[in-house]
Amino acid sequence: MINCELFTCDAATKKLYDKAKKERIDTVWDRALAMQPQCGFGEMGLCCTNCSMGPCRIVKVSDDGPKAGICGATEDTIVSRNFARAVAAGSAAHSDHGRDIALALYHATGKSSVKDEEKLFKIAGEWGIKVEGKDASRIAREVAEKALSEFGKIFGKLLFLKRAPHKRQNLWDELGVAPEAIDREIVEVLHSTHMGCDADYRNIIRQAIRAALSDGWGGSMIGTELSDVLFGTPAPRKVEANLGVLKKECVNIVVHGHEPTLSEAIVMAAKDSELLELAKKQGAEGINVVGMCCTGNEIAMRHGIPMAGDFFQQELAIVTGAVEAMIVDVQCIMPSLATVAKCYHTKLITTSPKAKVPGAIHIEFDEQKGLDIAKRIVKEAVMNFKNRKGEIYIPDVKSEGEIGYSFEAIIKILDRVTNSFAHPSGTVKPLVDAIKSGVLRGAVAIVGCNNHKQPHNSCHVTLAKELLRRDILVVTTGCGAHSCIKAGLMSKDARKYCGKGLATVCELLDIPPVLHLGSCVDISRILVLLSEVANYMGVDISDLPVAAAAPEWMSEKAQSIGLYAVASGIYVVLGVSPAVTGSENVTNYLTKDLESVLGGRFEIEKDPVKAAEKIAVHIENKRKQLGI
Ligand code: SF4
Ligand code: MSK
Repeated sequence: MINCELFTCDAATKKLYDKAKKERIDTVWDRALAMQPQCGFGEMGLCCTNCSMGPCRIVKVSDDGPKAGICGATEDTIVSRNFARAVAAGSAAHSDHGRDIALALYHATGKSSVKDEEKLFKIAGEWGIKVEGKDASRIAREVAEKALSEFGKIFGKLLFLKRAPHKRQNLWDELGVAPEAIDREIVEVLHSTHMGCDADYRNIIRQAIRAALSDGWGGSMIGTELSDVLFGTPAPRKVEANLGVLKKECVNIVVHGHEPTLSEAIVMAAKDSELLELAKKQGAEGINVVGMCCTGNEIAMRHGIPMAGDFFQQELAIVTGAVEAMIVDVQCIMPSLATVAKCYHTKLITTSPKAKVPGAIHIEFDEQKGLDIAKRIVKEAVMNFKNRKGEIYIPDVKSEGEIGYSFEAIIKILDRVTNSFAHPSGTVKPLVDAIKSGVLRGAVAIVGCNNHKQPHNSCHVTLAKELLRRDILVVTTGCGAHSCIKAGLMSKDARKYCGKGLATVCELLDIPPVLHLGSCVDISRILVLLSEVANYMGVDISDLPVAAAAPEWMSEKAQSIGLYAVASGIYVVLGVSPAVTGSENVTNYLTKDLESVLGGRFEIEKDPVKAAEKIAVHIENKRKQLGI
C-alpha cells in the first residue's frame, strides 16, 4: 500500500485515499504502483509502432541490440516523430474544443445569447467584420463563421497571430512556422510522421511547432474568446475549493471535463424550481453543483461554483459516497470512474459522442437543446439521492480564494492605479512600471496537471511559494490553479509568502499573489497579456522577464502548450520529462538549440526548488538584457 503522506500534500486527498483503501477501491496511485517498472523504451520515446513491420525499439543501454528500426529509422527520427504526434494530439484536443465553442456561438440565437458584446465587437473589428447596422446576434454568427473557417481555410495565416508582437510574427514568417489552418497543421504532422515520410528531426519538430502554434494562437484562443462572448468574460470573485465543498445534505453533482457549453447548462438547470422541489421531496436540502478539473475552472470563474478538485481527485470525489452524479464531457476523464462509481451509488454520465465510457450512462448533450438535456441529467442525479449506501464521508477540508483574472479584468485592476495617477487607462503601464522598477522581478505561469511521477500538488505549491518569495508574480490555469487555491495561494493572506516588492504590488492592486486565469485553453489569455506587455515595451515576448512551468504535467495537451509557449519565446520548465531522452539530438534541440532560433526553450527539472532557482536566474538574465 502507498504511503500517501509522501504522494500528496493535500489533506482532503490523504483522508479520502485512506477511505478508498478501507473500501478496497483502487485509485490512480495504486495502478501506478502496479505498473512499475514502467517501460524504459516508452519512457525515452524509443518505441515505434508507426507501421506493422514494428513495433521497433532502439536499444540505448548497451552496445548490443538494434540501433535503427526495421525501416532504418534512427533514434532521432523515432523520438521526434513520437513527440510531434503527441503535440498534434494535444493541439487537436484544444482546437476541437475551440471548434465546439464556435459552433455553439454559430447556433446561438437571440440577443441574450451573447453575454459579452464588447468582446464580440472587438473580435469582429480585429477580423475585419463590419458591424454597422447589424445586431449582436448577426455579428456573433459572422464571427463564429470566421472562427470555424480558421480550421480549414485554404489560404492565409491564422487571424489571431496578429495579436503577437510584430517581431514575433516576423520571426514565425522567416522560420516558416506561422500556421495557416488549424486542421491542416495537425494533419500535416500526422502525414509527415507517417512511415517513410519525414526523417529529419529538426523538420519534424518544425511541423510540430506549426501544429502547437495553431493551438495556442488558434484553437485555444478561439475557445477562450468565444466562450467569453457566449458566457461572459470572467471577473474576480471568491470561491471555495477542495472536496470539502461537497454537502452531505444536498444532491451533489460533479461536472468534470472541459467545454463550458455543458457545464453552463447544468448550472442553469440546477436552479430550476421544479428540480429543487423534487430534490426536497427526495429528502435533500438542495442541489449542490461543483466543478472538477478545467470545467471546475470555467464555472468557478463565471458563476462562483466551488472548485471540487483536480485531475487526481476525480476518483476520490466518488469515494466520498456523497456524489449523486458525475457528469463528464471531454478530456482528462479517467475511464476508471466507471469502476469506482459501481462501488457506490454514483451515476457516471457521459455526454459527448467523442468520449463514451463503458459502464457509464450516456445522455448526449446538444447545445441547441441544452437546457432541456441538462434538466434531464440533473433529474437523474436528484432521483439518485435516496440510493446512497455505505459510509458518507466528506472531509472537512476546503479553502477560499479569488479567481477570474481574465486579461480584461487585469487591465481594469491596473486602471485603478493608472487613474489615481491621471495616466491614460486601458494599458499595462502600471505592470510594466512595476517590472521596470524591479519591485516586481518578473512573472511565471504555473500550469498543467497531476502526475504520479511527482508528489501531488506539492510541486505546484512549492514552486509557487519559491517564486513568490523572490518577488515573482505567479499566474496559473488548469489543475495548477486547483493546487494553488487549495493551498491558500489565491487569498490575499498569501501575501505572507511574498517578498517585500511583490507584497507591496499586491496590496496596491488589491490582488492575491497567484492570479487565476482559468482553464487549460485559457493559457491563451497569458499569450494576450504577454503580447500586450511586450508591445507596450517595444520588445518581443522572448525579451520579457517571464517563464512558464508545468511541474506535474501529464497530457498530450500539455506538450502542445509547452511547445507553443517555447515557440512564442518563453522559457518552459517541465517537472516531468517528455519521452524524448532516447535521442540526445532531439533533447538538445528542444532544451538548448531552440533558444537561438525562437528565443524560448524547454528545461527539464523535477525538483520544484531547483526549478525556481533556474527560473529566477533566467528572469534576472532577461532583466539585464533589457537594461532594467
Ligand atoms: Fe519500425 Fe520503421 Fe515501422 Fe517504425 S516505421 S515500426 S521504425 S519499421
Ligand atoms: S484538466 S490537461 S489534467 S491541467 Fe485541463 Fe488538468 Fe491537465 Fe487535464
